[in-house]
Amino acid sequence: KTDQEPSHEFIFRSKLPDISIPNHLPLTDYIFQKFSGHGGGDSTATCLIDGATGRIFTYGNVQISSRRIAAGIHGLGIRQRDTVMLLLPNSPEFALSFLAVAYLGAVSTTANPFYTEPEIEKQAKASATKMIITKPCYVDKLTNLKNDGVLIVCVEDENDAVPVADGCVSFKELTQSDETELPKPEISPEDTVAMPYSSGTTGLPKGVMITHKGLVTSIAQKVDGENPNLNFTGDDVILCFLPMFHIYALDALMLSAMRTGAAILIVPRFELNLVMELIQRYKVTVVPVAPPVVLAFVKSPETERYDLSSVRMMLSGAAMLKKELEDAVRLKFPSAIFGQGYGMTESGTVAKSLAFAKNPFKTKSGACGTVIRNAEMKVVDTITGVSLPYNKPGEICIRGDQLMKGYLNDPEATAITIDKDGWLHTGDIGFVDDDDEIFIVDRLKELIKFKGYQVAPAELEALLISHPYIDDAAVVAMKDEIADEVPVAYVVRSEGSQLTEDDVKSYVNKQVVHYKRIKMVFFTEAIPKAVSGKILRKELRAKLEAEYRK
Ligand code: 4UU
Repeated sequence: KTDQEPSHEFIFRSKLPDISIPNHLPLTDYIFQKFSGHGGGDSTATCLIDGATGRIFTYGNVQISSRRIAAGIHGLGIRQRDTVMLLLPNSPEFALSFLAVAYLGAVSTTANPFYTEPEIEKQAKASATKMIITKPCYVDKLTNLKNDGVLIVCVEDENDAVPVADGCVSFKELTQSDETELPKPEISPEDTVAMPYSSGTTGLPKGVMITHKGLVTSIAQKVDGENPNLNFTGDDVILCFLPMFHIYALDALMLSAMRTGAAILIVPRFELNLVMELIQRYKVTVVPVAPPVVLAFVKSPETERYDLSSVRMMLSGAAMLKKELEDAVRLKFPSAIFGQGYGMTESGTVAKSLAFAKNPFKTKSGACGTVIRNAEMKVVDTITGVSLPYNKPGEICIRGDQLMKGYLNDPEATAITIDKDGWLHTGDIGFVDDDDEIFIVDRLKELIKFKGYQVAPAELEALLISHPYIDDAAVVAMKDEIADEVPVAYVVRSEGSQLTEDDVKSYVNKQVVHYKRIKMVFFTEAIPKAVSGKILRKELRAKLEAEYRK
């Protein structure tokens, strides 16, 4: 849109018209907009169902509880723009804590509760976390942080089987705080509200600064308008086993569902039979999934034992879904609409299947959606940077108000990802077909995805070269039937070292969460590098494929 831009740029848009998006509002005002003025929101409608215990929170409960928690954490000293880490499994408390932090104008940095102690410490320090909200079973990993003055809030177990550890604040007490003590911060649309960590296209995990404006825009692009691209309604029961600390569940599921008044059935982890049981019991209508879950449904002989006919929508995202698998799952859920969403922590949702629209479009198996409305997308040649027309694969770039503000304290990485014209470069290779459907065909960036979870090669490489007998190392993805990709390492041993594959694996693997564990080690003489020092990953991947072709 700028004057310098060549006029022949090929820009792709949604088939849905742009809408007006109230992205001047703070996130919580926007999410609960229907409860203000003449919004017509029913505060007795179910918002959250705890799948583990059956507890129910109405929309009224959720608003009042999260405001009380906000007042409580403010009383403990958390101020606007401070960072609070949510180190929680999927639970109503995750949702309440996230909203509480948002009400205060503070920032939630979300982390996987299964992270190891060093992984948690790295993120907590980098994000200047002042408080961690967690469960008693994870407190052991927080001793150093606690000693450094980080406040620890503990969500007690439902039956109080595990008491709140010494020196920790009880979450239950926070929920009894006085709501009238909640300050009214002036929140700017440009303020950060969520800060998940992502390695993006290169390097180590970085804090992704997602603003109120960004999240409001991303949610509105999906669920607002006369013909919403993603037609969630107040009658829906939406299943949530995808991790809430990750952008997919946070943005496209939890917050989008709240905006529409749907009920969210929260499940701590994916376990197929339990999930099918819950679908039957609660007459679940929407099931957001990732490809490994699709595989589990397709492979299970037990799907027949449950009544899954309430499911009207199943959405897959976070990793490539093979067309054959998509076709197979469509057969298992003949009465449900199946489609994909495609997104990235840094960009929110990039594309969503228009099969999910209120007035749906016909879509094809294997497509990951059509670009979201109120946004622009282009596909650029990876060498020349020139934008490409229909049916030509290149790097997908996206522009719009939904994008992150940038990486925390890392203007260089930000500039690599979002160019001066505002285009975010996804590092994904794809094309747009004649019906405006997007197909992803490859990944240009380093990122490895194990069942949709991020594994940053640079993080594992840093651990590897910290070993006294390792001179150099590189980590690349190996294709895997179940996980899609697994990390494997090329390692240069120091001279005379007898280091074995098991030595290397056990050294790294005890320091990282399970999906980052190195599956194979190949000893080599040298790591191929460009003159700039950059690892030539393409070369290593080719070598791996040549040596490991089935
Ligand atoms: C092929 O995975 C995500 C976000 C997923 C998401 C978000 C909002 C899905 C639906 C939605 O509405 O984020 P990250 O940051 O963990 O990983 C991003 C990368 C992408 O760049 C791409 O390589 O994950 C891969 N990816 C996909 N690949 C995400 N979705 C898809 C997809 N097909 N459908």
